[in-house]
Amino acid sequence: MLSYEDRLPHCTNPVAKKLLTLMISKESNLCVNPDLTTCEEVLTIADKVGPSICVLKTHVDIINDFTPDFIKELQQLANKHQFLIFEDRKFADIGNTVKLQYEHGIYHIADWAHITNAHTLPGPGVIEGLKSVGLSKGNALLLLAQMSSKDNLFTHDYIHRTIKMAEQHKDFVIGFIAQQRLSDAPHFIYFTPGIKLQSGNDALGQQYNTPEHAIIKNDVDIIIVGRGIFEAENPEKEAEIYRQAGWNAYQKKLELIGPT
Ligand code: S5P
Repeated sequence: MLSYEDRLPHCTNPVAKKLLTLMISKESNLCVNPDLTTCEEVLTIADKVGPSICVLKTHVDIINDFTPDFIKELQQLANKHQFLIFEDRKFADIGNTVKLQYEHGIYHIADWAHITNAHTLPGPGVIEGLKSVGLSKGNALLLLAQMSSKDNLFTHDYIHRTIKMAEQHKDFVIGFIAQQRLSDAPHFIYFTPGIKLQSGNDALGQQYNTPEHAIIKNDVDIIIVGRGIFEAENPEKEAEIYRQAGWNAYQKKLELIGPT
């Protein structure tokens, strides 16, 4: 693993460059997802955790009272606190359909999400469809290469072929949702969900590892934390605890590896 600074020159996509730059300047490899169902709840958490994060991950389709103003307010918070917005849409259809879903409908995801993600199950057309809309807007894509949930169907072959597809579109695909680093390519950024300060499970198949396990043992870049932060008594304080845990783990990892 190279440091974030050493990875920067390898990235061609502007979102990847911006992300690594933010991670360095904010000393944060923390992405928070306030999976809450009203605009006010999501915006309140975003404002509280904003100083501690490099990315805010949304599920815009779970918000009951969505209006386009929500996006404007989220963008204001992203400017105020300097974080990127990642809509966790998990596109998974033929190219032409994902293109329409990304650009149109109620949410117009392509107009505001710096990052979105896709399953590769349909084949490379899913990437081509999203790229035909997102690349010229300066957006980026993550591919789901592994999941955190119990008994998932991600096989070794599926993961390998997903990495190959990413390599063929590295101007748009900036990395993966995964549980571990899967290749040495320095331009791919690894985002890992299923993170809590204590490992364990929820009642619906989610499996949690600690920030140290993800960053030191599994060599990933960004930890994604939801309930561990937004369900805490003081989400602002808790986000700082996770930011420090993630950043300290990264520093420790660099020490273990030694000078590059
Ligand atoms: O493999 C995955 C991929 C994703 S993007 N496992 C996940 O849990 N996620 C997302 O990460 C999930 O949709 C949710 O928004 C978040 C985890 O939330 P938490 O509350 O379990 O930390």
